[in-house]
Amino acid sequence: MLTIYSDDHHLHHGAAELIDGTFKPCFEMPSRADMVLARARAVGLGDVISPLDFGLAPIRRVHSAGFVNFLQNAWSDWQALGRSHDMLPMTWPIRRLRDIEPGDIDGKLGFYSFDAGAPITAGTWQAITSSANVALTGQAELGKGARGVFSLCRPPGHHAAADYMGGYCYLNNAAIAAQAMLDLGAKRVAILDVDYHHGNGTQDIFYDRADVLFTSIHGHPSVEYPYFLGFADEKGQGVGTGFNFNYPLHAGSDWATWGLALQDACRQIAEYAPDALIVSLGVDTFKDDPISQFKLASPDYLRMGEVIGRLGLQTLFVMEGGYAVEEIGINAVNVLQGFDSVS
Ligand code: SP5
Ligand code: ZN
Repeated sequence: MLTIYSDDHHLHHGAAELIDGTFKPCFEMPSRADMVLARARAVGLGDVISPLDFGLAPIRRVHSAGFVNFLQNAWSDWQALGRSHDMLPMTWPIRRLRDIEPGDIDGKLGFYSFDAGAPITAGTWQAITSSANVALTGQAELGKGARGVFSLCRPPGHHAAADYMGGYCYLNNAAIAAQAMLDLGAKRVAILDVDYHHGNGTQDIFYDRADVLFTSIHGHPSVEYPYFLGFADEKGQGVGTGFNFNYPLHAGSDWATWGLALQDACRQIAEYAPDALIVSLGVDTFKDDPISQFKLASPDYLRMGEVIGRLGLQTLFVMEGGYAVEEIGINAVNVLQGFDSVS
């Protein structure tokens, strides 16, 4: 399988995130992508190529103009105040507060965030636009006829919606690739989000649409981040009703439970008969993940890839989460090798 990768991800390295009531070093770190790349090379997964630059147009198809402008200018606005440490928000517009973008950069930060888990640094804009290009280049390779392509995106994207960031995510790489597929002629695209956390951003972007089916298997939002989306009764809205499927599972779920949810999600995907599939590939479902509560073991990721491969669809894998850095490469590449083994 072809891998798309850019070294630009090293330009984004947040110092700290707000977790368990204190600032801790970001679990989302550059070595994650380095480990995945090293494993892909070690097992001879396939060629590794650099992304093309698609510019901002395909990003603007998914994200609001205000949000993209904010991300692009955030660091210079911050520097203009004499600040050189990472940007993090400290106030959020929740219920009954005004929906007006503030002029002040601290106000803008809160306005365009939903948590304090996505620091902006000097290199973040370059890293996130490169990450989107990694997804878009994978999409283009699929368009040329590839059966499966791996977009080794970092930073991840599935918590980012049209107009907010959070959970280590800024631009929604999977959604940007899905929209590009549709813009280039696909009629229906399915997304399967296997990251431990609900893909709230992706769901939100496509919630009222029938041309993208969104399915997600994740920790139950009553007890797990992102808490405020990802329940089973979220079925879509308007013409999108019936095109959203959530599989919230309880802490401690292992392959026996998780695999059943995958089977059901795959049944929905097959019934939808999409032109292509995008897998939001998070491997934070791993038993030793430091911030997650599922119990998948490394060989389970081979099974996961096989089940996905048996759908027989052209498939773009987009890297999302996974914080057990030592095993992230083995687990992510196992999915890809499982997929290839049935192709
Ligand atoms: C892309 C992705 O996987 N983002 C995940 C962001 C999760 N942020 C909140 C994590 C909360 C973890 N709480 C458990 C802490 C255990 N000490
Ligand atoms: Zn995750």
